[in-house]
Amino acid sequence: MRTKIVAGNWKMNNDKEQSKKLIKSLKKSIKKMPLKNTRVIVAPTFVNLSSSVKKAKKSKIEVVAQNMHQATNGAYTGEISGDMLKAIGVETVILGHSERRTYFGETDEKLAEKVNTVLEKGMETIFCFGELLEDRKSDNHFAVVESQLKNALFHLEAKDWKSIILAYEPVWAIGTGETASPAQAQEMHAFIRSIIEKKYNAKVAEQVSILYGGSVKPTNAEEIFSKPDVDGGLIGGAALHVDDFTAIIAAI
Ligand code: G2H
Repeated sequence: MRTKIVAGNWKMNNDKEQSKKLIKSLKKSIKKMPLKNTRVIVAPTFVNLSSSVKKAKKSKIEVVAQNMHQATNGAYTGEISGDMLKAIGVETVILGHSERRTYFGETDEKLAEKVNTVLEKGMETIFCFGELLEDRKSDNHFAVVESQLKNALFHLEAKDWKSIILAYEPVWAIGTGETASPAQAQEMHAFIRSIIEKKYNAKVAEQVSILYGGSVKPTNAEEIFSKPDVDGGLIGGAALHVDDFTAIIAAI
């Protein structure tokens, strides 16, 4: 059975007090949930990671980072390394979010280097990818997604996939209120699994958790999560409100 995951990507939101408060209330709201085979994740900003890790101790919440640099250390002003994350108890990192690709020039090639570092350091990644609106309109969405995966991940060996979680996020659905329909999400997730099976084998394809991201809300989560190839969600806006995030977790 594949692991289900609900991950909150806080982006550049929540200061120190807000981060602590949100974790505290989330801890309480999910305490009694059975959460069988389900991981609950939050990704605060770098400056609030350490205190968030402490706050989430002895709870069902895992704290992850939103990005990291591919080098171990060095003259990379403003960057954070995998070792630095591990030293504060963070073992998982989101990579390739469309906002990183769009505003910070992250390419598949750069992301392949970051993924290699994640594996070298024994970490895990939630790897994001997805097509633009123009790709979908021109019926190129499958080709775009396939090339993103090929360029950033298909150099890996089958065994490395234990450390990879995928997050399909169609860019046209991110923060726009627009969501892929459950059928569109299922169609793409099944396609992703099929190309992984072709490249590797059925075992790798069956084991990898594929999250959907893009305007997931309490009102649409249940239907999206009910699709057989959707193993959870990467949640932005709705993860900032404990009631909404809790309702989304309950929908898994
Ligand atoms: C997509 C998602 C979180 P939102 O970026 O990764 O954000 O749920 O606000 O669309």
